[in-house]
Amino acid sequence: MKIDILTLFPEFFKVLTDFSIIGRALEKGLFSFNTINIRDFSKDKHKRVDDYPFGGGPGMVMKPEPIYDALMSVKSNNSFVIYLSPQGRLYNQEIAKDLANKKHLILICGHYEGIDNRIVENYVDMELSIGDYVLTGGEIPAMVVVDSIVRLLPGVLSSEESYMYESHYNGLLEYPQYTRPREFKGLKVPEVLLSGDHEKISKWRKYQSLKNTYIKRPDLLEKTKLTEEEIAMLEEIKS
Ligand code: 4FD
Repeated sequence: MKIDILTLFPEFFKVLTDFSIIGRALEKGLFSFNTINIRDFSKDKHKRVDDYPFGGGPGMVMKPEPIYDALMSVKSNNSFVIYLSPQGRLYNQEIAKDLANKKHLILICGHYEGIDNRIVENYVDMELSIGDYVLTGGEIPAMVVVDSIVRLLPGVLSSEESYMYESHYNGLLEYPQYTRPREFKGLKVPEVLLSGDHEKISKWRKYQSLKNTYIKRPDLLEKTKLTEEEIAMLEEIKS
């Protein structure tokens, strides 16, 4: 996979590429990553990339030409163009899985009050939002999207880490985890986890997973297909 980022702040992405598991994956050559500075494509003598909005009103809008030229410098037939904005489709794991199959992703990071809508309407394949809040730029959302996609690429996570993700608790929240010491400030680890009885542990974890989901994110239960056993457990939790 190839990922290109169109941004006014290429340096921002060092946080992503110079640290973390993503940096390691890059070193291993598991994907390629490139930033394009939109300002380099400004033909203006002052290198301006924004202008006043037609119709008046506050703020500035990013001009279409530099973004278009930056886009055309990297775009090919198999490119998929994403624009990060608060108005986009709400990002989730399902979209991440889908995007992980693409050959070439181009992410456009906007600033000010956003970019000229002619770019959004005619050159963007998917407008994405990472949540219902406004940030000063699309860079952090772009990093969120890149991180979530890259960890799904083959070889990025260890087989153990991938197994966790592929586990049958899919669609539910994780069960609680504990590590040593067995007792911390008088607080004990649940006895069942020390029992060595793998069947009992497995059942306990499934129960906790369901309970966690029921209490913290009941909306997820509506979207998940439960087994007979899970339905019975859920009834017990509710009562
Ligand atoms: N929720 C998000 C994306 C970008 C952003 C921007 C219009 C502001 C939040 C277009 C207005 C881009 C998000 C930049 N804030 N800020 O994903």
